[in-house]
Amino acid sequence: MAVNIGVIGTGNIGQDHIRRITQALSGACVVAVTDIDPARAQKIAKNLGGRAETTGQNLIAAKDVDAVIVTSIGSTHEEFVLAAIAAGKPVFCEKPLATTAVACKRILDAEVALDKRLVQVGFMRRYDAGYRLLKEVVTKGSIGAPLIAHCAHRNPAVGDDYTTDMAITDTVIHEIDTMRWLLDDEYVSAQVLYPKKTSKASKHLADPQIVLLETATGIRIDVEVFVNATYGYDIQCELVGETGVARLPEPSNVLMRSEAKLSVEILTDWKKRFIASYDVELQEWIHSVASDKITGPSSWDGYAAAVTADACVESQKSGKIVEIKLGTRPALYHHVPPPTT
Ligand code: NAD
Ligand code: ISE
Repeated sequence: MAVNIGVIGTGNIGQDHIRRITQALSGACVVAVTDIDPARAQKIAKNLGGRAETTGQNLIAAKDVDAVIVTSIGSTHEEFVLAAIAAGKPVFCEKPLATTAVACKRILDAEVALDKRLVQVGFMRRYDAGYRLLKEVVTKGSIGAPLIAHCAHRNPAVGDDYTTDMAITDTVIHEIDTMRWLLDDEYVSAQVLYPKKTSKASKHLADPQIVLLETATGIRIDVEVFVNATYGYDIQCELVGETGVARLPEPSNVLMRSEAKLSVEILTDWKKRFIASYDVELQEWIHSVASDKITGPSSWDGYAAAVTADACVESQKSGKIVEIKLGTRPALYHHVPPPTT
């Protein structure tokens, strides 16, 4: 039987997830949507043949909604995820789980009190074929023990409303989760440095930035985040191990010989770069909802990412190395290895 889904937030990624559920994936349908902009929600609902609910809370409470997808802005996530947990309904929440570690902890506590996993966080890179190959290299020991990781997260441009802390909470949050999963290690410290500023960034925005993370086993990770890189959407990751080096594969694209140049087009849109990962992520989530066993990135992963992001934001202000302490991982999250295949 199909899983009936309700979607809260019908903006950019909300519409994209609705499209994939209705046109690309199997086992689910979208029965209800809602948005703080009712006209937007009504338009989407009409195209779907579903209905628009007036609020996220009403959508979560609706009898025909089996599971919830939260794709509204980050500051609203906590309220909706907590309401879904209270209603006993599975909830897929786009990153970030919540905007602060304290808010993520409230979600964690609610789920632990229920003693059942209902929450999955939208860390889609864990479902990317390239990152999964890299994870296999680490797990098999093909480059020996990882020692250093070099990452880059470059966007072509951002709007004027994008702030310096969003480079961490909105953008580097992906590397924070992915590297923790890839290396199967926890962070112990973070520091943010500011190189020379690009002339392409708005006045109030520090861009680019360098984020330095240290793990419990001593691995050092540097992440260049550059959100006005102009030339494309470019995600890089290189692992240096004891006996070799492994690099994230480039997205496959046509190799062109033309006008005396050998060239490959670089993508410019994050949606296209990770399109297959979003598909796999949501398909696996639908299967896990249908089988009543959520296994994807958990509230604990969302919390760990938020604690790390908080430390990075603190370091943005002080320039100092900030210690990261997660506390004890609740038993509910112990025996759920992240997906690797
Ligand atoms: P967006 O601004 O395009 O869409 C957000 C929508 O939420 C808007 O339509 C807005 O009206 C609606 N909204 C705001 N408050 C609401 C409320 N209280 N109730 C219902 N609807 C409300 O933003 P977006 O780019 O689609 O991002 C949405 C979320 O998805 C963010 O948390 C973002 O970080 C995340 N995201 C994740 C990825 C990824 O790669 N995994 C990519 C983009 C966005
Ligand atoms: C956006 O919200 C995303 O999640 C994208 O994956 C990321 O590349 C971008 O920087 C964010 O703004």
